[in-house]
Amino acid sequence: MRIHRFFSGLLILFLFSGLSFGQKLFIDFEKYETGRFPTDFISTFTGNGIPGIWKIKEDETAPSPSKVMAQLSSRNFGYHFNLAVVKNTNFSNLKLSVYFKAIRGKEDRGGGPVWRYLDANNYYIARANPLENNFRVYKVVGGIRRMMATVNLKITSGKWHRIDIENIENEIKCYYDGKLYLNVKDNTFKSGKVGLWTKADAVTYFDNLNVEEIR
Ligand SMILES: [Ca+2]
Repeated sequence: MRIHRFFSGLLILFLFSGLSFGQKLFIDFEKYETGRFPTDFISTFTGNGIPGIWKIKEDETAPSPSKVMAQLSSRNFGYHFNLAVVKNTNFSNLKLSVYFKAIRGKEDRGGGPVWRYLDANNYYIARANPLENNFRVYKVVGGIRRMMATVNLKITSGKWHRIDIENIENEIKCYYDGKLYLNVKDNTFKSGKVGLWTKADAVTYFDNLNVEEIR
């Protein structure tokens, strides 16, 4: 059975086959109201502090102009990870891409996607940080973040960049602006939701979240 749904900018394709299913998700944020929190998301956080502030902003330089998802709060510091997770998603073997633009942040800057997200304390995360000039993949298990791989890389603020993830079975590949940098194997998480992540006081824009279950 196939059900196709298209809501100006949000495309969800469910393919049901017996007990297994796959789906596609593309969110360009254009259908949401500027200044509001998009209702298809859940805002939460890992660690200490107070909830972040996620809102739809406008940016004419965005990959799909003009609306983007923005984490705007700079009130958190230290061990605090802002999360905006897409409701009603469940991806296992996936290809994911998302564009981000680091706006500001004194303690931390940048961000990236989360996937195979079970809850605010259990998920995979890949992020690029312009203050540290590195690109890393972590797992957060029971609220504790553990780095799985890192590469030193020039990460510019104020410009759009793209992160791509491929996670098939236990192999995770992470691409920055189309180039493969991180390749690890991990068995901790099998499937879960997808979403967006920033740390501490990082103010970051995101656009064109594109996810596909691949087999
Ligand atoms: Ca957009």
